Amino acid sequence: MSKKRVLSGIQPTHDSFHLGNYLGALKQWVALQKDNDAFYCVVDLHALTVETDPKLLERRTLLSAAQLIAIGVDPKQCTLFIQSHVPAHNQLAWVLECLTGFGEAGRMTQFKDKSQKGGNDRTNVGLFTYPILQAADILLYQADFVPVGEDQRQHIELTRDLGQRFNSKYKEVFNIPQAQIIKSLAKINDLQDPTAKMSKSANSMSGVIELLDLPEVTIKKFKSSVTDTGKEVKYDEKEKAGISNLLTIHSAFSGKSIKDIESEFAGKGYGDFKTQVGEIVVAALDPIRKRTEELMGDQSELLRILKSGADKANEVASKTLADAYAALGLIKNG
Ligand code: ATP
Ligand code: LTN
Repeated sequence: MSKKRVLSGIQPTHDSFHLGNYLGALKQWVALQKDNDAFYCVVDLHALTVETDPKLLERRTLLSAAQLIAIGVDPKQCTLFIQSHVPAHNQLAWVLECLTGFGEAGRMTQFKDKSQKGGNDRTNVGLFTYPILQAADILLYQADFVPVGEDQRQHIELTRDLGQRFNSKYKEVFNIPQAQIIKSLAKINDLQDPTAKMSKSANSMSGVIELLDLPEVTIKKFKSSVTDTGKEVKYDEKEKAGISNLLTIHSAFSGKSIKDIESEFAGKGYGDFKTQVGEIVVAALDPIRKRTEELMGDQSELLRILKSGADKANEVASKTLADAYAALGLIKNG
């Protein structure tokens, strides 16, 4: 049986990924590359919807690619590339924009949220067309599955609608993908506000564990994590949101069941528990940070890896684009 095509992307909007991204999404990317034909991209064009200093965007794009490799996304097993290295993404996006209703794009909840927050003057048209560029990212590769978080479900629905619309209006060019909503291996919450999800856009980073934090910073964040006033290390999302979050993190890294961890800490205080979770996380993240630093220290090697990914991606994408252009009646040059 031929392998299924998987595609996903992540925005380079921050220096470091955090534990939520890692456990909630990126570990899944690593797992999926084994049995599937996976394409993963750092979506730098999407990041332009947020105004960023050019030097910063450059660094964050490379850092994102380096971190993906450091966590185990293996350029030998999958195709890892930078979105802007494949011009077909923008070219197909235009075609899809001409198939999208104005109202349809306006109904995207992420657009509504983000534009409401920014206000009319600060909302750019890119934010409006963002999901259409995402649809192009996906349809170009004839993806079967798109592993994403729950928040992206609506964008994948739009992608399916646009693909189907094109196919029935012109010609069967696109495979219609399915969302593979990642039932988070774990939903990770903020260590300072354990009822809110860990997020890059949190007001303070003191409850956000970043993959590139130095060990002492990670330990400190765990030691000062917010817990209840009780004493028992027990999973109870309602009454003990902080301890439950730490148990989830411990279990994700140690591989032990929550029950086993609870018994291990029976009769011991929160202090010991917090320290141990911190140490387990540091042991897992330290090699990731070091590998990222190594890759960042040899940028020509990193760029070479990304070029070889982009070459493969361009091959697939340009073929789909040519088929779409032909179906539309756009005349071939030569
Ligand atoms: P923001 O909150 O600023 O929108 P984010 O921190 O949620 O950003 P995204 O770039 O939206 O990060 O997420 C990338 C991937 O990581 C998505 O698939 C998302 O579902 C997953 N993810 C993000 N935060 C968490 C979390 N706390 N727990 C589990 N998965 C998460
Ligand atoms: N919008 C997504 C990032 C993204 C993506 C994609 C995900 C851009 N293009 C294609 C999957 C497939 C996000 O914010 N998580």
